[in-house]
Amino acid sequence: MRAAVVSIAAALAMSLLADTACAYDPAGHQRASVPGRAPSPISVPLDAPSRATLQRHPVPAPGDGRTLQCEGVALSALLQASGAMPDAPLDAVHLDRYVLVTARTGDRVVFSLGELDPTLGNRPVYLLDRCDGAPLDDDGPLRLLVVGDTRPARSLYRIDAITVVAAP
Ligand SMILES: Nc1nc2c(c(=O)[nH]1)N[C@H]1C(S)=C(S)[C@@H](COP(=O)(O)O)O[C@H]1N2
Ligand SMILES: [Mo]
Repeated sequence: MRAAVVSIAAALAMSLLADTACAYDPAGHQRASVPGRAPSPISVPLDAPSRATLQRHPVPAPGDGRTLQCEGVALSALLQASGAMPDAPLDAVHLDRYVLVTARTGDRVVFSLGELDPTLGNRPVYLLDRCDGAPLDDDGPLRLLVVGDTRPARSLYRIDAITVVAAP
């Protein structure tokens, strides 16, 4: 019985990961097929219950010509909790993947998974849901804050979708 459960779980995992097709490479190289590639795109749940179990961080953020006292969750933690990014040092099968963050205004920002991996780029990127003690209302429900950016051009407001995509 136990062996049957294990083999069903293994078959499920294989069916989720078994995308071994050769991808087109714009540089003209024929990339070898790599077993164990994750599906693409992966849609990341953003609703409050999906964020509720994650560690919350205080994050100062510019807005209204001053510094707001905001709070939210780390983008890497959200991606890891949803299974869209492994909770382990990334290797070749994940380093050609990027995170596409979309606002309902149509504006978009991308990050590579390698930029976010705590063992690689380790870039602190947060998804804020409150500033100065209140929800973001018209600017929300979520806003990006990229710590270390010298201007807030990637601080996307009004985020309504995040997907993880393998580069074509
Ligand atoms: N949804 C959305 N967010 C966005 C932008 C945008 O065009 N759409 N512009 C960005 C840019 S270029 C800047 S400089 C900041 C401006 O934020 P502020 O209005 O709080 O100064 O928002 C960023 N977030
Ligand atoms: Mo800007």
